Amino acid sequence: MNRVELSGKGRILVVDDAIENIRILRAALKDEHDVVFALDGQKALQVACDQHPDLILLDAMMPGVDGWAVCAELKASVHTANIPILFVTALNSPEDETRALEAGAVDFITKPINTAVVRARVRTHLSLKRANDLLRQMATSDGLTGVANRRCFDETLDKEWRRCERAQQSIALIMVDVDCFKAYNDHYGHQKGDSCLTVVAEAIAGCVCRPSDLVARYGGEEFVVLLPDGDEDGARVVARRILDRVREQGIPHARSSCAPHVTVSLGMAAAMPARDKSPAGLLADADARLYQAKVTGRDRFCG
Ligand code: GH3
Ligand code: MG
Ligand code: MG
Ligand code: MG
Repeated sequence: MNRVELSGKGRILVVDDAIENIRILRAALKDEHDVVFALDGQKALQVACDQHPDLILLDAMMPGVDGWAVCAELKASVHTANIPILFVTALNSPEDETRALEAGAVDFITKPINTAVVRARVRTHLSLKRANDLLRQMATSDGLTGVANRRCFDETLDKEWRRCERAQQSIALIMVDVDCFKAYNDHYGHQKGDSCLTVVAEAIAGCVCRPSDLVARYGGEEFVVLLPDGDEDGARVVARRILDRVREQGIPHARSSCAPHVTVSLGMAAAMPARDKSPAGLLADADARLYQAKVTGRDRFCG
């Protein structure tokens, strides 16, 4: 997850089939926010996906894809579900308002547009959105290294396991453990140890490329890389890359048993999810390979 922006301009998407309404809303918001717009529902869906606005002001009645349909589709996608949607509409019956809120809107503003009210409501929903993003980030990422935390990894593994089972795709996993890290702490101190873990985490995160790949801190000086739809060959390429990338950081390690710099050992495993297998089994396999990498000399991968 990207770092949460707590202040600064928000990006607001204004959707309305009447250009005059877009002009009014843009004029009301442009000093405080970056405003982008769409003149129909289809375009709105595209802009929301491409530009990921912080908030959407959405007209209800539009030819083609109307406001309710836009709202429902954005709420159904994990990529856009967290964007607050405020209806701005000439409709004003309790039924219309209820329908909008049930479709996932957070607010319902009626036309004619009162710019002061729109500005105030946008400010409120934007600050709520930022607080929510921050809470989500704190709940899912590791405080020291910034990669995903154990809770996020456990949930993602379960979810991806089930998805790969339905899609009949294999899933791969790499366990990464920093070599001789106790000796590193003893020699350089805990603070240097913390910085070392951060550099190693960044190096690992730089080795995956697909949006569904997940790098997480599994605990202590252990990391895990989840590669949904990945097989053993793919995992081997990533493991090789991680091994090299951590070496390339050239972090001095005067007390390592295998090199004068910080190294990692890796164990990998892949499985085709099925009823007689489990995510725990995949983890155990990767862990057993990691153990093999350790006992055969460290600074290598097995799998
Ligand atoms: P091996 O090569 O077999 O993995 O040896 P090791 O010394 O890396 O493994 P061991 O499990 O003996 O020690 C892990 C060390 O990692 C001990 C612990 O103090 C340190 N550690 C765990 N979490 C943190 C952390 O957040 N910060 C720092 N600085 N050290 C940590
Ligand atoms: Mg309209
Ligand atoms: Mg360990
Ligand atoms: Mg270790």
